[in-house]
Amino acid sequence: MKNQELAKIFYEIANFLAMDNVPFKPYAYERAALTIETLENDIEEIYQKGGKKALEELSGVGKNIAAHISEYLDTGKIRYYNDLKRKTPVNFQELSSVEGLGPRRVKILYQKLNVKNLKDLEKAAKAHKVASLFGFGEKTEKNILEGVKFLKRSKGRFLLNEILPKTKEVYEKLKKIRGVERVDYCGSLRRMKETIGDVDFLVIARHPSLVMDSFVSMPGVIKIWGKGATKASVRMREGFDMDIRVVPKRSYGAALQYFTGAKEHNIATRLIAMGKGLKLSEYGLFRGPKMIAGESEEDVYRALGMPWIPPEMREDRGEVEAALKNKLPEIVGFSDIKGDLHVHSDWDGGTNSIKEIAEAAIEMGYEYVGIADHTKFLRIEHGLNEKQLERRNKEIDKLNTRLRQGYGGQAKFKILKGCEANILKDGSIDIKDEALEKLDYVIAGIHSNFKMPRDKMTARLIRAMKNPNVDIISHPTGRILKKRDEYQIDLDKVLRAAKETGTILEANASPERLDLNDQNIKRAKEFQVKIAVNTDAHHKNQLKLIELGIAQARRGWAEKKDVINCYPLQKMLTFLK
Ligand code: DGT
Ligand code: CA
Ligand code: CA
Repeated sequence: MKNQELAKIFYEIANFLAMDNVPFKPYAYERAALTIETLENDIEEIYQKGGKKALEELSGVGKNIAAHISEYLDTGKIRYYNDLKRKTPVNFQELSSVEGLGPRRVKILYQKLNVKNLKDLEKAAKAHKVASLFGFGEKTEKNILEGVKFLKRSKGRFLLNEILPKTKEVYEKLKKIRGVERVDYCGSLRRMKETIGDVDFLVIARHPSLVMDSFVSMPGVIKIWGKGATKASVRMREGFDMDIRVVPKRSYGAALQYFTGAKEHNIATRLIAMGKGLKLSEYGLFRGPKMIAGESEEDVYRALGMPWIPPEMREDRGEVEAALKNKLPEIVGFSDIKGDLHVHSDWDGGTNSIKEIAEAAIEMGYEYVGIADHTKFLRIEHGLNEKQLERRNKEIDKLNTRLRQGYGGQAKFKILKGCEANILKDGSIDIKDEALEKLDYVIAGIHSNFKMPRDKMTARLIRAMKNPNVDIISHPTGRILKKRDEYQIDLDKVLRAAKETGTILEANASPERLDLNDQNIKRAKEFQVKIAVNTDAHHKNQLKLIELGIAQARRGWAEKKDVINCYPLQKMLTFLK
């Protein structure tokens, strides 16, 4: 699939155009990129079947962009894009991954200091050449250096969602190889960890050499690190590595257990085995020379005196002890969510109309969806003021009436009126309480002033939670993976206040947030604070990203009862203020 490559190019074009202050066009390219990025079907297939006409039918794709797409699919390049790159030869992706650097600043850095990449940037900032640039200053220079440092720390790891779609694609290919009986991806990916080092495949196959040959010659492989009779390792174009291993069927469960990890979990299980006079390895569980378990993971865990442990829990955070006492929680399942409470519509610059979002939510099998548009403080996100919110509410009322009629008077699906308001510096909300009172629920989040001292930031959040209209706090710690640390808060204090005020904390599923993270979700549960797993989608296809949020909730031991949007509508509403 070339979808992701194309989306990436269009995002880059949008950035190049924004650098040159071209009006409107950057937004058009971004929209097209988002559509292609979240497209279910292979864009090449669409083009082969329906030509340029079919491309133009995609939302946000006009004549111009359709022509770029067909050029890329026909020739492997886009001249327009190459010209832009030649004109401003900067590694925009690298530079913009530094917190605080957008197109405008990247352009100035290039023009004035010839900064083309991260290395140039670090050198210039260290030599104090950045502070004196127009619109930068000492503070920005310091932030840039901090940003570069942060980036270096997370180098070599990839976001879960950068890896998961490609892995699923490869997984499907591997399954189709002749003689392949079973395929799994293990390692951190099976545990659904928020960032991934590399992908580890495990296979049962009648002809291992066939698997090795196909694996190293897959499209997208740019380097072969090694290829043996049953093991191989490659680098993919996207920059990450994939390992593969063919193992005998009788050892498959033991191998799956071993290569799923985490290492710390493996050490804990191996110790249990030793305590029973057994030896656990990737080949099986042995008593002396005799293998007593190994074909399935369940067998291995059972022989160790435990029920099977879900991969997401295998981090040695108490799961082995709990399993031995048969006290593992029954963690939330991937199809337990009954509605997404954090979706942005085209009222606030999201991509889709409320109607389209509702249709997508119905298709997901949901009972409700909450529209949580930004409010007025966030001007760049087209935040709504009191009046606009009122008009939007009317549209939702109308749609709900139509939905009821469509279901013969029965309300099987409901669109909820929400918003994502901004928590200002002093903890007040950027929109009048009278406007908030008219909504079904209110999400509030911090979108500005991230660098306050810990006690002030904690007080800011707690004041917002004390507002009787604020039901949910979005992305409570504010981190952006590989980009920005959490802001400073006393989480235990926040959790205590959440419990006291009955405020729900969000487990935001957008790939670069995953906030609350797994450990904080576990902490919230210990404080008996409920969570809401939401996608924060800005495009209807992003509703699918709920999977990532559920996975983090599972990693945080959350049960169905801990997650308010696992409840049917009426019951869910009782958890709101
Ligand atoms: P990653 O790739 O850094 O995101 O993390 P993992 O967990 O996928 O780690 P990786 O790819 O190095 O190894 C895959 C699994 O193999 C790991 O989860 C557990 C197992 N493993 C690797 N090295 C060791 C080790 O030294 N001892 C034990 N007990 N298990 C190991
Ligand atoms: Ca791995
Ligand atoms: Ca590995």
